[in-house]
Amino acid sequence: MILEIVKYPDERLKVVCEPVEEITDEIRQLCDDMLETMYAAPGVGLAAPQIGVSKRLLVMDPQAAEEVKKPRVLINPRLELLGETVVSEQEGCLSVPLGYRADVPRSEKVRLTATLQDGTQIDEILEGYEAIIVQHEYDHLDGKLFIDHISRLKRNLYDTRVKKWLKRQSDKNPR
Ligand code: GNR
Ligand code: NI
Repeated sequence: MILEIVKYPDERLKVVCEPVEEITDEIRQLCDDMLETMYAAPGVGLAAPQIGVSKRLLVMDPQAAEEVKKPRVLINPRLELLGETVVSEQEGCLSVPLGYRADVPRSEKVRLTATLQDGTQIDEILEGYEAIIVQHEYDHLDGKLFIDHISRLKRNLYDTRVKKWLKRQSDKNPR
């Protein structure tokens, strides 16, 4: 089932999520629905708060746009930031309206530990695009968005655009 994606400035995107205590059938279904929602969007990652669930759960696939997919479901992930700081060029987010994009500083490498859908534990080093995506998704679990990493000036300009857009929406659909 494709789920609705929560958009900034929704307060649900600012919540620090709670760990998943037990991998129930409900959690497994949620993971499947998140993957389906991510591919449909289309996007290369999706975190639970983006569908209104405040749990430490994310899905990602750096090959989402390719023929051979590489879906990952990560439960209670932990990141250790490694390597140099690099610029993630023109990062975007399914929860950040108006197709806004900006350059974001990220670590080039991370050590990822997490539980998979089947309960197994992983501990691996990610680099390149995968490292960028997992940092972006992990931020969502702590109530952060990529726009929290840009300059005050850029952020203020963006917030002004969003406010105008929201006002235009509400003028069109008065209730
Ligand atoms: O689809 C997405 N593309 C993307 C591009 C660069 C860096 C991060 C991302 S993640 C984003 C999907 C999303 O919003 N996940 O939370
Ligand atoms: Ni995002």
